[in-house]
Amino acid sequence: MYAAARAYTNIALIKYWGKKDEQLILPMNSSLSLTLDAFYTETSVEPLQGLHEDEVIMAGAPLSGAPAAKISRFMDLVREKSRNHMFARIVTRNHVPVASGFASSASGFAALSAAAARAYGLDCSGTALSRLARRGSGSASRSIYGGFVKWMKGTDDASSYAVPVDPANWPICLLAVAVNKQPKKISSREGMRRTVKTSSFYPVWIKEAERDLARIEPAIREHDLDMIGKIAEANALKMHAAMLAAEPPFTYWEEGTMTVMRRAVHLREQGIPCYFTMDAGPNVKLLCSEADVDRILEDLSEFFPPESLTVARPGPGVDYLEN
Ligand code: 2P0
Repeated sequence: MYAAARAYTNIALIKYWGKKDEQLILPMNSSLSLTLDAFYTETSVEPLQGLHEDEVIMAGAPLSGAPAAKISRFMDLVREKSRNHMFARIVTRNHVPVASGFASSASGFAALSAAAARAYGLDCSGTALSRLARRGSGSASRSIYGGFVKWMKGTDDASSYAVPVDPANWPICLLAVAVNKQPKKISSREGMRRTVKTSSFYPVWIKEAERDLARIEPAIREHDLDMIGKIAEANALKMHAAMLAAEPPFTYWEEGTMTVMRRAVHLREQGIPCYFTMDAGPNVKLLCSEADVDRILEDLSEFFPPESLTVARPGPGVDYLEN
């Protein structure tokens, strides 16, 4: 059966960094994110007789090489679970502007999981989709739901999935600043592996991440932007500190990263609440209030071209599309 779904990307406020099980993608720590409305992926899956391998069309062109192989490996899992061994035609389109500085793996695997689960007759409940999406990419487990979402690390395949925490229906914004759009030299998989194996700060990271998570949940319930921002910013810095303590050490930061961090501090000194967070790349995302977006954009436009600044708001969970 043909099925299509749309899923939105998410930004982690309490980061996922490190795997306990690389095969099952079980994380070392629980994480928490905000799903965003500005960036999404739409994917259809259609199992077809007569195909000798999966056919993947991305942005209108056939996909090959490692990215296609990653999708096919994921589809092997769907086939194994459904005991339906048919290959599929998969058509996918990312609405994640390159200039946004966001990766598309979270929205991509969330949309693929939902479409594939329906097409192959698997359980389409939120928990089942989150577990399935996790196997494609850890952060995709959180894109099944809208608003603030927590991925509970769990102890095995059955217990590691995301749950919705709060719909985020208040005027919170996420301003993405693309510092450098080039692909990164160290993938997040490799970066996580190296940090877990060699960073003397890693045990501290794990402890701090769990503590930050416990502190951010009440702040979310109270819509306390300042507290959310402070905890998220400090959490991102601790994750990046663990990378700096790895052997050999590494960082994703660039000069532009520091520029945005300094602007956030400067804006706060002017009385504008604005907090930064960075993932496995040089780009920075600023958490702020809707009321301050224009003033922050004006400040940043002195340093960055307008096309590298994107404003996002809380987004919805995964949704099925009618053909
Ligand atoms: C996150 N990141 O929580 C963290 C913060 C990057 C920094 O999840 O190996 O693409 O596919 O599970 O989900 C990026 O890693 O990694 C990520 P895999 P994923 O959003």
